Amino acid sequence: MRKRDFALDNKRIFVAGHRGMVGSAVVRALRGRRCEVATAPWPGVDLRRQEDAERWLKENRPDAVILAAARVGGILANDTRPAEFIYDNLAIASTVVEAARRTNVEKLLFLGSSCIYPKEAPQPISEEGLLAGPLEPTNEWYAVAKIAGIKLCQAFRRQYGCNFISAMPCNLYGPGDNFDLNSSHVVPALMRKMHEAKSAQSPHVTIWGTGKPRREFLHVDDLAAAAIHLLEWYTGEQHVNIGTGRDLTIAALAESIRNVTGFEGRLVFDTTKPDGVARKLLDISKLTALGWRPKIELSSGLSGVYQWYLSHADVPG
Ligand code: GFB
Repeated sequence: MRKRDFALDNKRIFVAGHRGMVGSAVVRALRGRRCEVATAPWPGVDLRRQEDAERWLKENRPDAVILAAARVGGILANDTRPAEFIYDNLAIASTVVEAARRTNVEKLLFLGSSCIYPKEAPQPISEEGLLAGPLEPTNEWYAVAKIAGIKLCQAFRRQYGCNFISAMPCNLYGPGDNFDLNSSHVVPALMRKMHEAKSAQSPHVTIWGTGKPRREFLHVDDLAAAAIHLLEWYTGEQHVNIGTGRDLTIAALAESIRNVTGFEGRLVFDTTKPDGVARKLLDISKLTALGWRPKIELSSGLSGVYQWYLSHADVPG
C-alpha cells in the first residue's frame, strides 16, 4: 500500500503560471477535485520579483504550490533569446521557492524539462543521468535554470525541511499551445504550417533540421494528471521524470500531423536549421512505480489539438 503524502481535499492550491498551456491544464484538472484553486493576476503579480511573489503568497496563503510559471519556447527561441530563458526561469524558481518557505507552504511541486539531461545521456534517461555530462548547446540556458530549480527544492528540503519536490516532463503538446512560428515547439509549428499550406494549396511544407532527431511527446492533460499525482503521492529529494516512455522521429511526427491536417504536399527538410539533441527519451519507471501511467495516445491527442487550433486560432481556410 502506498502512503498518501498530501491530501488535496479542502486545500488551497496555487497554480503559478495558470495562463500557459501547462498551468491552464493543471487548473482544469484540479477543478474536478475537492480543493480550491488559486491563481495570481497578470499583470499585477510578476513572479520574477521577490516582493510580488511574497506579497501574493502572504495575502493568499496557499497550502500547496504547483510551479508551472516559466519562460518557454521551442528550439529557435531558446537558441536566440538565451538571456530571457536563463534570467526569467532562474528568477521565477528562486522567488517562488523562497516565498513558499517564508509563508509555510506545506508542499511545492516544481516543473522543469527533459532538456536538463546531458546531450549524450544513455537512453532511456533515468533521473540519475542529471549532471553527468555537457548539455545540449541550443537550450543550455533554459536547462541550467531548470537544474537550479531542482537544486533549490533539494537545498530547501535539506536546510529548512520544506516538502518541495520536482518533476521533469518530456516534450509537451496540447490545447492552449503557442502557434507562433518563431517561438513555438514543433507540434504547433507543423500543425500550423500544414494547415496553412493546405489552405493555400502550397506544394510543400518546410521542416527544420534533418527530421532525424527523436522526441517523446506527452499530452498536457496527462502531464497535469501526473503532476497532481506526484503532489499527492510523492515526497523525496530526487526529481521524477514524466513522459510516455516512447519516442518517434520528427519525420514520423510530421507524417502523423499530415494525417491529422490532411496536407498532401511534400515535406522539405531545411538542414540550415538546428536539430538540437539527437534523442531524449525518458526512463519513466520511477513514475510508473508510483502508480501513474499516461492515457492519451499521440494520434488522438494530435487530432484534439488540431480541433482546438481550428476553433481558437485565427486560421485561414
Ligand atoms: O519542439 P522543439 O522546438 O523542441 O523542436 P526541442 C523539436 C525538433 O523539431 C527539433 C524540429 O529537432 C527541431 O529542429 N522542428 C522541425 C521544428 N520543424 C520545426 C518547426 O517548425 N518548429 C520547431 N520549433 N521545431 C526545446 C528546448 O527543444 O524543447 C527547450 O529548446 C525545452 O529547452 C523544450 O526543453 C521542451 O525538443 O528541440
